[in-house]
Amino acid sequence: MKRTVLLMSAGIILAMALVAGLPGYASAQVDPYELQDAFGRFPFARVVPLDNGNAWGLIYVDVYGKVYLKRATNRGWKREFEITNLGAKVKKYDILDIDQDGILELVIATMAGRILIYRLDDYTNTWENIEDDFTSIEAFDIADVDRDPQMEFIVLANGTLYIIDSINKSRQWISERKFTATELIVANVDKDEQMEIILNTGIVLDSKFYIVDIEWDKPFGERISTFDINNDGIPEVIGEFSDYSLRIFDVYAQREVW
Ligand SMILES: [Ca+2]
Ligand SMILES: [Ca+2]
Ligand SMILES: [Ca+2]
Ligand SMILES: [Ca+2]
Repeated sequence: MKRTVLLMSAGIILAMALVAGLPGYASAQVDPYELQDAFGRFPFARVVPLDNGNAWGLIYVDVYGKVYLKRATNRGWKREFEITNLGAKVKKYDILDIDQDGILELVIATMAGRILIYRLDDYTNTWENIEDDFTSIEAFDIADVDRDPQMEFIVLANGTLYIIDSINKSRQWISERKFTATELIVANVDKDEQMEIILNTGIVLDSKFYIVDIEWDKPFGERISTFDINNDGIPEVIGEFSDYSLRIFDVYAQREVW
């Protein structure tokens, strides 16, 4: 995920620099910095580079599960692309070069179990998980959890956790037990070298041996992230609740940090 964030940040900065350098930019109605201020805190809104970084756009998802991509132009916003047939709310989406061919993809997971990939150059829908029998996706992330170079989809669908190869779409692992979560992330939060799969409900799984490392009796938060807050070189799980309060949990020490 960090690679994606860096890539997108670079793209945003590049797009902003290019837009700022364009003649006539001063008369433009949209200011990318203002936009970043307004939308930066929302996970379902992302500033994206268009035309190989020569232009930029804003992707956002609405409460009906519609996905909009607007292009910033000197005459204001222009409709660039829309997805209106998902049939359910979006659980999560990400923008990354999933097949490493130099073209960004938009990967969408819906709450009703669909996973779809769209190319962000010509907006074609290149894949959908039509063979899966998921009727619900409760949590979803894209990360490299193993030693092969491609990314994996980590999917909590109908209570079962799946690790799916993002290129050949094979199921690398299916959990035997059921889990509950509304968000999951992948990070290395202890002293073994492999990544952990962290569910926001307080569960940490080892991604190599597929065992539960921690099953805490409290949730980590509604939205989770990681950061090394106590400078021991191992990131802690940072959880945010709907009242914006934070909980910080040290997975390696197996205790809350306060
Ligand atoms: Ca690609
Ligand atoms: Ca991998
Ligand atoms: Ca680890
Ligand atoms: Ca730490």
